[in-house]
Amino acid sequence: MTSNKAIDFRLYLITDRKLFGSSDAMLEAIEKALQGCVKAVQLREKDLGTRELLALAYRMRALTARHGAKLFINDRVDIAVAVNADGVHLGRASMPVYAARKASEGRMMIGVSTHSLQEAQQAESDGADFVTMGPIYETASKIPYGRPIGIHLLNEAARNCRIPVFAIGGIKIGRIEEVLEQGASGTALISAILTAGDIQKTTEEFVRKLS
Ligand code: TZP
Repeated sequence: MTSNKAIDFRLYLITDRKLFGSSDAMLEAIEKALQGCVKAVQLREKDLGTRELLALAYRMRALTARHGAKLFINDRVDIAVAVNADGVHLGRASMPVYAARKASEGRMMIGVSTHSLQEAQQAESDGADFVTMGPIYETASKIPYGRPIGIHLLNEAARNCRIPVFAIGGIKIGRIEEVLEQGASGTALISAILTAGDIQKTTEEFVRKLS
């Protein structure tokens, strides 16, 4: 069962409420990014319990819907189904693609986090709609993932996968050209937008550079 849903966005914003004093402050920041025309947001709050995550996911669903943007939920297919998200984003410890596809009755887009060419090809053959690949550059946001894998691996993955490959990890506005040159379909990021002084304007710049 595949979704056949075209990935029609090139900027994929990921949440991290630890950058803010509260969930409300994060939602305000996400709203500014939505005003700057980001069209896909992933709710990624791994430390939240089911009920807190569900409550936040409902709020994110309402917010993204108001701005015509897609909502992805990290890992939790049950939460994604409950809030009628557009997609789910799976990692190494998540349920496999086929099970997520079945649980969502084929209605959801499925993204998969990958860190090597082999993982990206595996995700593609498992039926993922797109992958993120990284960390490409040094990033403060994800120290546990260790050393950056570099742009050569991104190039290799983009050349050898038919599904879109999004560069992730240390993406800044000045690096867009380089990752697009390697064949990336888009970029996934946290800090370059969520820690920007002017979130709406920064998002607009990313959208322009990626168009
Ligand atoms: N996966 C690989 S790197 C990363 C994730 C979620 C963090 C990206 O954060 P930033 O701030 O855009 O480098």
